[in-house]
Amino acid sequence: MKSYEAGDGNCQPGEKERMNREMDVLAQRSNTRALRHDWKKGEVQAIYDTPLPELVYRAQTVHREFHEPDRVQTCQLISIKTGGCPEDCAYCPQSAHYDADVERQGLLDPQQVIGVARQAVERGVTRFCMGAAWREVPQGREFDKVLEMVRGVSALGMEVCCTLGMLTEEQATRLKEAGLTAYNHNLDTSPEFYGSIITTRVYDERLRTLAAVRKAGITVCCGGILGMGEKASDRVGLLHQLATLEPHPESVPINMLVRVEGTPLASMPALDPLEMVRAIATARILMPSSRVRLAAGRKQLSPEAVTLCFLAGANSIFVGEKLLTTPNPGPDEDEQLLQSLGMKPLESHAG
Ligand code: SAM
Ligand code: DTB
Ligand code: SF4
Repeated sequence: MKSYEAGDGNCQPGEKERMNREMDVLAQRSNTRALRHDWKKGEVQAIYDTPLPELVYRAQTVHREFHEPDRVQTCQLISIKTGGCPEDCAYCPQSAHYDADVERQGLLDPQQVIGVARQAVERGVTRFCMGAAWREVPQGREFDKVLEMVRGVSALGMEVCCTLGMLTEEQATRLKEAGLTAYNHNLDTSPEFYGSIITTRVYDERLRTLAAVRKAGITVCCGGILGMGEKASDRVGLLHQLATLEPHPESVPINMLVRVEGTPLASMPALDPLEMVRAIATARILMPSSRVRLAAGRKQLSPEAVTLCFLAGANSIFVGEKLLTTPNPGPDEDEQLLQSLGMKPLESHAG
């Protein structure tokens, strides 16, 4: 790949080094031979169990080969349809099976949603994710409204993500045509532990939705939740499932359970934050080119624990006061943290 020499174009001092680094990063990303999809569960377990200093060192080494270590992508969520979901996901305040203090809200007006995205873009946010408490995407007027939202957000130059539940191939194609760049659908946990958390749909249905998303040429955002009472071997099982998807999900959200009153998991003991660090580092090593997102749960993590997550290879966060229905650190807190670490938000490269 060509390097930029001193005197090339109108480069500012330091700019050519930055461009060369970015080109190296891109060259690495395109080196798909370096990516493995045949990880064995024992290998994943061995990585997960590596002494922490060595694990973080290995994750950092991989991270620097594929990504800018001082950059973090900011992504904003909005709940476009809230509560009353027919699924029984034990962690979720939006399930109609439980009695969490969440106000039900029908599908929002597309122009209102696009307005929120516009404000986010003005604050430098590069990815916008619209979530709906649906088991599956409905047909008809509601789907048309979602398509209108996707078109409007896409026109702002952002990466556009949706998480709407199960999806058919035809719906995925229509979302792609409207400008959707990513679809979030989580495996949540290991296949073995899954049945203790959700009974209304099976693991294979999730895998089928992910396949429909891939087939339509939309990038995949797929991860899970830690701290639901699973064993470390279940966290390893989830990471093994994700790392053996081919291609790897481009985005891997690692959520720490937000314990919400009224849900069956409300009194789950708090997860050791170092388990988040281990899971993130393992995800980084297994899926080097993916964005690993430190997703829900940042409110419960100290700035030092969040810093360790970044050192372990997390390079994306949700920003804004709210996730879908639960609180998230505010913009001032996040800005202060990133500034104190000398980290910067990733600039937009939607498309
Ligand atoms: N209904 C759609 C679905 O489940 O695919 C989309 C919205 S759903 C709220 C998106 C994801 O949020 C879930 O897959 C789950 O991983 C995450 N989530 C929901 N409640 C959570 C909680 N209390 N703590 C952490 N993550 C949570
Ligand atoms: C993901 O993995 N985490 C986000 C996003 N994808 C949609 C959602 C977190 C939701 C946390 C609980 C809530 O705010 O309702
Ligand atoms: Fe419904 Fe999604 Fe919540 Fe499950 S996680 S109850 S599918 S909104």
